[in-house]
Amino acid sequence: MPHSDPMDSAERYAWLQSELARLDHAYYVLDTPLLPDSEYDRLYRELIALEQVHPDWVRPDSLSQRVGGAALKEFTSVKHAVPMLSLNNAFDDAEVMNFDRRCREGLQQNQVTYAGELKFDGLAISLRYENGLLVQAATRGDGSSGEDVTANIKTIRAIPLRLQGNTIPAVLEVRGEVFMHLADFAKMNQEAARLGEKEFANPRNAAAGSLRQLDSKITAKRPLSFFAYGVGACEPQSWLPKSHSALLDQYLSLGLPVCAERKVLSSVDDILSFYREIGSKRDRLPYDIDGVVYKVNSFAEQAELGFVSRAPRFALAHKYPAQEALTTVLGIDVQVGRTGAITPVARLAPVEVGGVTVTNATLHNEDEVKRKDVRTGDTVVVRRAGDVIPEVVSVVLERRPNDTKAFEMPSRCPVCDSHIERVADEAIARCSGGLFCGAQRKQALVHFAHRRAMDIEGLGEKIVDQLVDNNLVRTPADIYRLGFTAVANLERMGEKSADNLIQAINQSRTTTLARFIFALGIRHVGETTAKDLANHYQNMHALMDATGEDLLTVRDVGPVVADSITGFMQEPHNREVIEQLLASGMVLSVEEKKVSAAVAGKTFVLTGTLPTLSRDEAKERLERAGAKVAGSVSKKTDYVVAGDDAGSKLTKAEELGVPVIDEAAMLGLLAQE
Ligand code: D41
Repeated sequence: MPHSDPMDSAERYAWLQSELARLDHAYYVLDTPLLPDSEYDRLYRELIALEQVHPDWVRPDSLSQRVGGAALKEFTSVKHAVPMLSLNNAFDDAEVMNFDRRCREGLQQNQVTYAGELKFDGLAISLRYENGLLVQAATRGDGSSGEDVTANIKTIRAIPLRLQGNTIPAVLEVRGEVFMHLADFAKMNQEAARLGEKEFANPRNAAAGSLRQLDSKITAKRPLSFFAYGVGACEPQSWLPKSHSALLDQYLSLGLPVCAERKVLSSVDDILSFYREIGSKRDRLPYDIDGVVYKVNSFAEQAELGFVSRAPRFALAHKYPAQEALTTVLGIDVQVGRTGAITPVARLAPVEVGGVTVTNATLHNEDEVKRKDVRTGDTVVVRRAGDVIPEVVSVVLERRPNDTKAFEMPSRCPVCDSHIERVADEAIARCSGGLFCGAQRKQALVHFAHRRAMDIEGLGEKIVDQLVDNNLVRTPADIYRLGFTAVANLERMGEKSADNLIQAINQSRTTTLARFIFALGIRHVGETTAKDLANHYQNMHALMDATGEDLLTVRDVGPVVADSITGFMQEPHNREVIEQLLASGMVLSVEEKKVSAAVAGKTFVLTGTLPTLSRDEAKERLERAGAKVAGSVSKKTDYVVAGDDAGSKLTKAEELGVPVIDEAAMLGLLAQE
């Protein structure tokens, strides 16, 4: 509808404000987006356009205020109407039990009810709402006064600029934590890395750094979030419910974000199970927490307990072991994975992280080491989250000794001395040793024996492990030298299974060239490429000696695949293994009956002259794929393949409604698996 009439557009403007606020609430507080981003953006742009025409309409809670304003010279200081207290910490169960005992004794009750919630690792702030409107936001500072960060806070979409609902108090100070979701943090750091900007060491620093920006336009670009967990001033006091858990429920109805991971707990046992329950899912939470918090649930009881110095007697933070620690790098090694992937690993002076002694930490890949510029001798931040491999997060540059050298990737595999290769566009460097490399041997053997490769039934991971560990098999060629006794002596291997395995090995000698090529486990050579290579080269030696240039003429082989094949074939060990295999009595056929699901069992009729295939070739291909080729068209015909000068068969097909396709379509059907 057109909005030229002033009444009309004023109404439209009001609607846009409330609609966008509703969408923000759904997205950022309830986690349930209602509209696609593009639709949201359209409404938002409409709002901005109206504000440009009517600047006098812009209010402090207009959503356009979320983009930030003029940069400040410095933050002004704000005195908190009600001080922001700090939390006492507990690090073990005994301290928690003492807390519960003190609460029970202080209240002269046998039992106290607590509210359990998460302890977010961010920045504590206080939001002041007057008659529902967000008027001021301040950091905790020293607890009595903090910094005015109102402009920055307004850019956080999870924080409502105006409270919702019918019972809004005249004054409400909402306390809570500003933090960053792990996914947002990772994305932000990736973008910073891409632009060559400074990256933040962790989400907490990122949140703090973003909130302390004097330029709120920068804060607006940072993906900050917020959870409410406390209250400061409130007028009238009668607005407050009777308990902490009820307060958080009431916050939700005002449109404030409250974390759903909370529970009312009625004993110290409950408390400790809450701690463990959250602890077990800590690593799966989408944000960092450093503990849980227990609060006496009843506000009357809280008041009765009061506080000592600046910490309430009614609340306790129960911390989890830190996930980060500082240590020094003793050296940087590279490890070879089961797929040949080369991973740089920092050897560390032993340090306890999250209750476990860490001596090694992954550096992921060459680019990561270069980006973080980790060097032997450096002091580094190490992080260990749950079962995840410890990693080096960052270097403390201030502590770098004078004579350090930048890391260089070795050129040869530490296990088998084959060349280490890095394909363009890939972050991972790999050992080219393939079948020969000890680190890759088991994986290579399991792949070799796989049902879709050499199809050696009974030669799975467990048997391969034993064969390799007992030095019976090093390369696939060794499989064909295995004797009955050696196999029968393996653990959990009866005579019958040993016999079956030996038979399966013998049978696998007769196979197709394509399977043989696939079984070699050349990187980027999957089943289809293996078939194409087999069809193209027809024998193994032709493929072994193919040049990169020649390989590029094979269907679907591009530079990456060609490089991978020539790299593999250039390693003398690989050639040796192939020669031994060929000498062990392999019978490799070139053509494999490839049953195509789209064609098998179907009846085809050929008519006219096809552009590339002769009638016989077409017939042979169809039959090899499991189709019947008939001489005349009937109701039972599934397809008529028509070329130039097709005659009566084409007319007949059209009469009967039989699908008529051309050669290209037929080849398409044949190509389907
Ligand atoms: O998640 C937190 N970091 C958190 C901090 C929390 N869940 N609850 C808290 N409760 C309080 C009281 C009980 C004093 C209202 C707190 C904090 N305080 C707090 N954060 C920083 C200083 C104090």
